[in-house]
Amino acid sequence: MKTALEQYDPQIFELIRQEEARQSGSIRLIPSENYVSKAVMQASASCMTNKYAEGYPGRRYYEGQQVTDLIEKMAQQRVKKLFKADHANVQPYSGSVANLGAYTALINPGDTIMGMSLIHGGHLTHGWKVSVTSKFFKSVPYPVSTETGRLDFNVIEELAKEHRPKVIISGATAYPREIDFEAFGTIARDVGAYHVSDIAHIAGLVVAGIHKSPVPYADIVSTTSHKTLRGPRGGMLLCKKEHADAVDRAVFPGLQGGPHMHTLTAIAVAMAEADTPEFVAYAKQVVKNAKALAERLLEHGFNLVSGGTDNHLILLDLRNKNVRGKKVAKALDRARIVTNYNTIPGDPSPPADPSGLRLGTPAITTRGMKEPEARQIADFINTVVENIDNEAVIQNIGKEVLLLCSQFPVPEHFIIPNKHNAASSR
Ligand code: DSN
Repeated sequence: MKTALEQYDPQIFELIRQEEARQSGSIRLIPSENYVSKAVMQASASCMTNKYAEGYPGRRYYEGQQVTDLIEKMAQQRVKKLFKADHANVQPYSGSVANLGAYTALINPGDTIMGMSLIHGGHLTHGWKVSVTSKFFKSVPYPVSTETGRLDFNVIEELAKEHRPKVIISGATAYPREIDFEAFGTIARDVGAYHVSDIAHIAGLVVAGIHKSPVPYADIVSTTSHKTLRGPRGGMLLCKKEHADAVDRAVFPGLQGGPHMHTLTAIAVAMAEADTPEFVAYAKQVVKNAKALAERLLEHGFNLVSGGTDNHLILLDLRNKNVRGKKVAKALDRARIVTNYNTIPGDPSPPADPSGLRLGTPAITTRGMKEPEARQIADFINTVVENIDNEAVIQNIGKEVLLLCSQFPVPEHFIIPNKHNAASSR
């Protein structure tokens, strides 16, 4: 029987089907992407999309909140438990809005923020020059060491003492090493700054206990709910009790109107999934796969920023291969390996055509791939780079990728036992 979408809009239905085929027939190595479970997908595509719910549970501006209040409270409770946080706001539409919410909860326009420079691995919203976060606030970016590829806390401390920011941001989008959140907290305290930690990339590793949580050391923790956390596309803020009202006011009515209840509902489901031993095993495998991929790439003579990885991502410095990231990313895409070109610390080339390539393992791990497949993928990448102008070789790798993908189908129906409600685990 045809679905309603297929009947009503066959063209869009077909395009979605094509995207499904692309996602299943390619090796997705963009570290911020993943596959959600069927349960998360169902919650996201539910009637919750029909409901406006401006405000917070028990304090809404529209009636008809009998169910939304219950769901939002469940989402908050699950997030608080998972991250061991005093307070959780699950309404931000995205990580970018969550970050802006964190800053506006703590400081005023014109105040100084200090975050990792975008070209060294930070996010746009950590104060990069084209982001409103550098227009509303004065931004002082900190670098990573161009020699080691790692954070240098002496440099960060010196910059903090010189510029006296009101907010110091820890966290990154392209940093392959574990971040010492306690050290950031100490520097922030010493210069009288608030500490905002953005763990969008590593949230899944934090809840699995693989990376140390910033919750004890940060005033506000910002995250997305997708990436390693494997939920729908959304944002969240966690904070200490003392900032709870300011955070809630910053998100609504400060930055947003009604929350996207379908996303918030799917976040609640994803948090139940993340609160399981199966998720912890998944997150551990994400890191093992990244290490296996990194080691094999090193064997092939690739240079890795910082020499390796502690998390779910790898940053390749392609300069010794005499080819830039964009050309490699496009060739890999033709070989059904999906990555993104990226700057490397101190990149002599511009962000639009940089020297690096960013790889990550959250999505391949969800498909059940392990170290042998990670190594095979490194071999594919090496063959493409070594044959960057040989389209026949690239197309051939595409066929091998398709074969590998067929052995690890997208687990559309993977279901993690829900310990919040054992009866619903089927
Ligand atoms: N765009 C995301 C990433 O790929 O890292 C961050 O928001």
